[in-house]
Amino acid sequence: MNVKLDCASFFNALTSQGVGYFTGVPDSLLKEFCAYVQDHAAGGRHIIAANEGAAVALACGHHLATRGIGLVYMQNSGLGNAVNPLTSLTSPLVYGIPLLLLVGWRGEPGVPDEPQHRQMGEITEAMLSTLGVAHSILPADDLEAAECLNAAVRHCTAENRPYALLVKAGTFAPYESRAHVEASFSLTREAAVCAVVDSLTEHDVVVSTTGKTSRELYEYRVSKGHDLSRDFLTVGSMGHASQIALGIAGARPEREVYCIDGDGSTIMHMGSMAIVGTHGPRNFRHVIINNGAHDSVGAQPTVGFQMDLPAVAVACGYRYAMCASTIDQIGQHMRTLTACDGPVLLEIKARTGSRADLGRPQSTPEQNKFAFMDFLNA
Ligand SMILES: Cc1ncc(C[n+]2csc(CCOP(=O)(O)OP(=O)(O)O)c2C)c(N)n1
Repeated sequence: MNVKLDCASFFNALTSQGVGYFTGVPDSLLKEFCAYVQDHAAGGRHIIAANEGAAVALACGHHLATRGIGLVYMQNSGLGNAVNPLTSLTSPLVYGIPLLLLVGWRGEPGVPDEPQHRQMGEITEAMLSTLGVAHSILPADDLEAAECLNAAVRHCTAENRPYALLVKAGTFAPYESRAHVEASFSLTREAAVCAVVDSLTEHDVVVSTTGKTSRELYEYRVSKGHDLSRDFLTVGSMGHASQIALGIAGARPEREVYCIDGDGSTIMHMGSMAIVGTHGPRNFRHVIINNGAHDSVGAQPTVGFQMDLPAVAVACGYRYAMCASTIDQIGQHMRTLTACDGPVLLEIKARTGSRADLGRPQSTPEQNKFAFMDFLNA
């Protein structure tokens, strides 16, 4: 694709058509536009939501208060989180709320992508149709995009229902953000992952979260010549790693189970912490690497640095929770963590960024699953 959509002209087209409220969960295909919104949306007019369903609800609240149309941006995997409010809140069969969805189309048929995007990529258009959400593909040409937007806004307003603009890979022109997450911590996520792994035994089980955490874990295992089958790399299903780990820990009391999570992932389904706190067995150990950002898709800020995760964990019923921001502290706290009964939490404060040459797992998710199950049963 040669023509690229200028973020400023699309943003201006939105605001001039009355779409002045922005919310969503970032996506790598939308990262240029997300960065532009982060820099240019008026105060209080942009919220990076906990999850995509919450973003739909935020735009709904904005409409109730102002009659205005909000824009909800998301990766198409986030449609999974948004189905409930799209069918039971914004649907014309219920309240009939107009809003615009801007959906990054990962796994578009014919475009090579990761396994976790294939099914959703194939069904995205059909799924929107099933949800009664009319949609079109956002053109990369500025004028065509403005016309497409105009038709979308007219549709939303006339029909009192959502409309989706699908965004193909490479649609937006590069945009360099002015706002970077402040690097208050020097530790990288990769160094944190390595330090956690160094504190584990060869019998311990790891469930790692979506994004670069799992890729860094995989590469470290390969570099150390470790058995790769002790890790379950959760390539999709953002925010659910802790519950996968909880399911394993409950069924395998003889194994120490570690969940290596991210702040964005934890916040996406934070209610799961209350379930861990209440039902988490003694062999459940939660490590959250908090870099204050959705680093894997462009480092858009989360509220990770504005909250006290260990306090949340203790309030949810975890037996013990602590925080580290250096390799030495990780080593010390991991010794404590392994010595006491779970559920326990270690938050690791880190900075954003990753190696430019970071690879991806060479095995398929299915191969990972079988090897992991064999390891658990060995
Ligand atoms: C439901 C859903 N929404 C959005 C995404 C896109 N996505 C993949 S990784 C990621 C960021 C994860 O952030 P965090 O857990 O803080 O880990 P970090 O990347 O910062 O290490 C996002 C938003 C996704 N995979 N699934």
